[in-house]
Amino acid sequence: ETWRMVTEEVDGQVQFEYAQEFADRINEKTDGRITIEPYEFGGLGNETDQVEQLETGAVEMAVMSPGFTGNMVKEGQLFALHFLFPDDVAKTQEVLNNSEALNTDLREKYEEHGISPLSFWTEGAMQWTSNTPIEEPADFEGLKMRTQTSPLILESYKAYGADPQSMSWGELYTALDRGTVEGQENPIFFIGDASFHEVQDYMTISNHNNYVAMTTVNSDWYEGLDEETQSTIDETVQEMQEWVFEEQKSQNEEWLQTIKEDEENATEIIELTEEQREAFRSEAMGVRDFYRNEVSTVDGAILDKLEQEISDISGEDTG
Ligand code: 6CS
Repeated sequence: ETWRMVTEEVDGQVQFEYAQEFADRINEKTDGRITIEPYEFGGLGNETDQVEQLETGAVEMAVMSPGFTGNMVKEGQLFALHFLFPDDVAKTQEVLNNSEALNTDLREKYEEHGISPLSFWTEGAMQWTSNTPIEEPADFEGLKMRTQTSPLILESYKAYGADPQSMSWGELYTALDRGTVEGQENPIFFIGDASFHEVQDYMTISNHNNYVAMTTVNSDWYEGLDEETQSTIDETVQEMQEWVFEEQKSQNEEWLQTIKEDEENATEIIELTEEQREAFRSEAMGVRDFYRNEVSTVDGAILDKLEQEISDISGEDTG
């Protein structure tokens, strides 16, 4: 038996490494009965095509970012909200592992569309890269910012005065190089591995959000598996949470060093102070009201619960 697992990244990057490790573990646990074929980004289309492939059952499994499902699952856009998760990435992962708001309530919202998220995991804190320095919200004024497709991500940048547009990451290097867009957000490993720093002058360490990915399965397919196979999947998904945390951590650390030392493509690194981050945070808070009033189909109930869970774990007030 062979299952297909699509990812949004290429060989060496976190999602694809995840899929390979996941495949190895399942193959071993089932004594070779089940083989998983991981697909690199681009092999079966772009990120949005992949959402459709999982929805229709053309593929069984996917590593998927909520940033590409916002037009389908409105509630899933809460991941677009800046300064929501704890600053500490390990604490963010703890929230993602234990949150009932995400693992039960939000999961049900995805299941209405035939997609079951089995886990949520971070690929690291996101940073901004740009051609002009970004130190305060005013620096975003009119800046052509590339984002993923979820409308609330665009809304988050409009709140700073930017001019956001969505596109696949497959087009992003060229768009930055030609100036079609002037800035973007991503975790450091991805900025480095996709060489965005080659065509950008600044990287602002903003930690304004965490990049979250989901391990997802086609719901009907998963429901149709025997119980033993389901528990093998569930158990492996759980084991992988710690594995992928370590993987993103080392990739992000290594790439930060590499970008710093890359003299040929010098990138100025701007570290925001807490005071500077506070200025962005206060501009970003209005987007939460927008989410509650205009986006959520349950009056922000999932976000309310998540905010409570975050403050229980971090001891920080999220609002
Ligand atoms: O910026 C993006 O859209 C891409 N970034 C990451 C970290 N993974 C895949 C995604 O498509």
